[in-house]
Amino acid sequence: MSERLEDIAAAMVTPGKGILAADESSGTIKKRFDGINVASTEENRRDYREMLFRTREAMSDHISGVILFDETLRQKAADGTPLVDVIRSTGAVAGIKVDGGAKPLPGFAGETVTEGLDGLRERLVEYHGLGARFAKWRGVIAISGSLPTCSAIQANAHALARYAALCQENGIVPIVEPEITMDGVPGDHSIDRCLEVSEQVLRTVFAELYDARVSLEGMILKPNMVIDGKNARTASVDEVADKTVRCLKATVPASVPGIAFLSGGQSDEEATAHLSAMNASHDLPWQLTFSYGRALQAACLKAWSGKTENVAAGQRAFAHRARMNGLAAMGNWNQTQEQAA
Ligand code: 5MM
Repeated sequence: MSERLEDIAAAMVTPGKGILAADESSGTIKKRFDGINVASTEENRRDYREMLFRTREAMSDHISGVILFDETLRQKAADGTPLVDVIRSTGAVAGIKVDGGAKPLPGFAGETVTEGLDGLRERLVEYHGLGARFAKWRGVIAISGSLPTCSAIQANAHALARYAALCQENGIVPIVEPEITMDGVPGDHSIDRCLEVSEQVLRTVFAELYDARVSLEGMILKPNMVIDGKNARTASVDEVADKTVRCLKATVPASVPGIAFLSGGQSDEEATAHLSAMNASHDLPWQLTFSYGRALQAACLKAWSGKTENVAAGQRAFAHRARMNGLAAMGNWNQTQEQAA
């Protein structure tokens, strides 16, 4: 594959394909495994992720890239093949989560800033050598009637821009992920409040990217959808789709090749339906696809439940979700296809 940032970014948003976010940090993967009563050992984490990456149909037909955690980028499959090579053999690009997590922002109760810039240049050089061609950094923005503050938005946007510039300097495409949380506390905000905050955050992020001289053609945006809080869900599929597209058109330059959404705690089917509605009924200047973690993996995790005899069932569940989201990325998903499986 070409090593130009623009070409890598274009490959990451190939029509009908999207990104698998499998970069759960140690604490998050433990939480997921606790939910299925599986111990979070290095071997179990490897087995689980190998099962995903060896789901041939899903990977070759619907997954353009996989975001990995540091441990996984260095891990080998049971037969000794590096997991990165398993991923590459399917045609997908390997990527790496490089942020150090969201930490409390001093002086701003309830808000965080994502850390991890120190030493990032050196880590990127190493990750490139290990086969990563894109990276991800997530800034987490709290939302309520009074949050976020301008200071929290600014701090996170600035860090995202510095991270993105460092990635590009090292031949790595940055996924820029400013997440306004749907499932945070108190989670009772309206969709219009989410629209207002999402616009403000994206405007600030693109101003910072511009100031940091980040090439927009060589990056991917990973935003939340514009949606009401988890304790106030009333918006219809069309309302979420329309308001999300309205927000993105007002803030994201057309030179960005692609936008790959996070699922943010939506159910599997909601995340698929929203993406499909956006692609089906709007003229868009960028590719619009998925970069889901939970909404791609939840059914597979449950079907697998840590048992070798369930690997085929886990792969079927993952293949189904990947296929449904592949259809959604083309605006072609519907309930009939969902049920047919
Ligand atoms: C897969 O989870 C990613 C890493 O999360 P932690 O740093 O909390 O362990 C996460 O960044 C993920 O890529 C995004 O939140 C999108 O995942 P969802 O589940 O929201 O689609």
